Amino acid sequence: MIIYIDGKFYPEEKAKISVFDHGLLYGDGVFEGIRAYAGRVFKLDEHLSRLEDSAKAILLKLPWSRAEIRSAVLETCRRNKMKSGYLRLVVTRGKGYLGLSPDRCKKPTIIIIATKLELYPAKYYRNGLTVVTGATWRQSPAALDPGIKSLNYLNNILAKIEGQLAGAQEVILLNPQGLVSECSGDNIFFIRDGVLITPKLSSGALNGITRATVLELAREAGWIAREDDVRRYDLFTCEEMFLTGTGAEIVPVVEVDGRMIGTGKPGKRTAELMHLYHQLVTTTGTKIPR
Ligand code: PXG
Repeated sequence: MIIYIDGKFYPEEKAKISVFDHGLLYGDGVFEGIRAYAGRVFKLDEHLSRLEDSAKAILLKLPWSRAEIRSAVLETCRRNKMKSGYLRLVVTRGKGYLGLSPDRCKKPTIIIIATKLELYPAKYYRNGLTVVTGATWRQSPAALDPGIKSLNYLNNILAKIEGQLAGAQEVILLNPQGLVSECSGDNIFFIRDGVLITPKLSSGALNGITRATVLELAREAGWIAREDDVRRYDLFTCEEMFLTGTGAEIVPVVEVDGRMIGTGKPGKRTAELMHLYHQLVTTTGTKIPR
């Protein structure tokens, strides 16, 4: 594995950053999880745009242009001979000193890792996931806006652990108003009276790239799809449910807090969307140079 750090490539054992990097010391930084399929990077510019927005929101000035980051990502894929896989793009505040203030961090650190993907086992795509609601709320935008894809994922990790302790594959986070926002690392969708619904971004959900893609695919296919306020009740009583994320793609859910969803098997419309999504990811995207 060859890893990109600040303009240079290193073998994994040599890929190191300072213990004074504020990404490590304070989770001060932003990141993206990106996928490549069949020699193309899926939705690369959407990911780069979200990275820029995350950086702007935390007053981290990226010293590289969009084009420079894009070519670094593609070059990392090329050097790793990657056709299909997972990319982690990380930008930290950079090396500083002990002390919160970012003003002594002179230069952000940029890291690109190209690796294999750790997916949910195939049986979950066939049989569906069991999920539970966590006691950990999605953090309020007044604390740290959940729209920022920051390196501080403790809110999500604490929720994830709760899900694991309960024997579930994912965990639903409610926002401080008690509405459904998203899962620890995936967005939520469900179908009710034939309409595809996902929580509004104002619920505290990340502006997922897979979420946007699924909304677009559904509308192109002539479905009614909308963003709404979502209560747990809506999930308990829906016809079909699934989660979306770059890593998970579209994964069906068949049980929420002990309530069986639909027939207890992945739904037909979920399967349709999985098919459409698979077609899109394997036929579009930015080509990795040879
Ligand atoms: N919500 C959250 C909180 C996420 O972190 C998504 C939704 C889905 O967004 P995209 O753009 O991928 O459709 C994410 C992203 C993991 C892991 O290891 C998952 C994400 C990020 C980092 C790690 O499970 N998901």
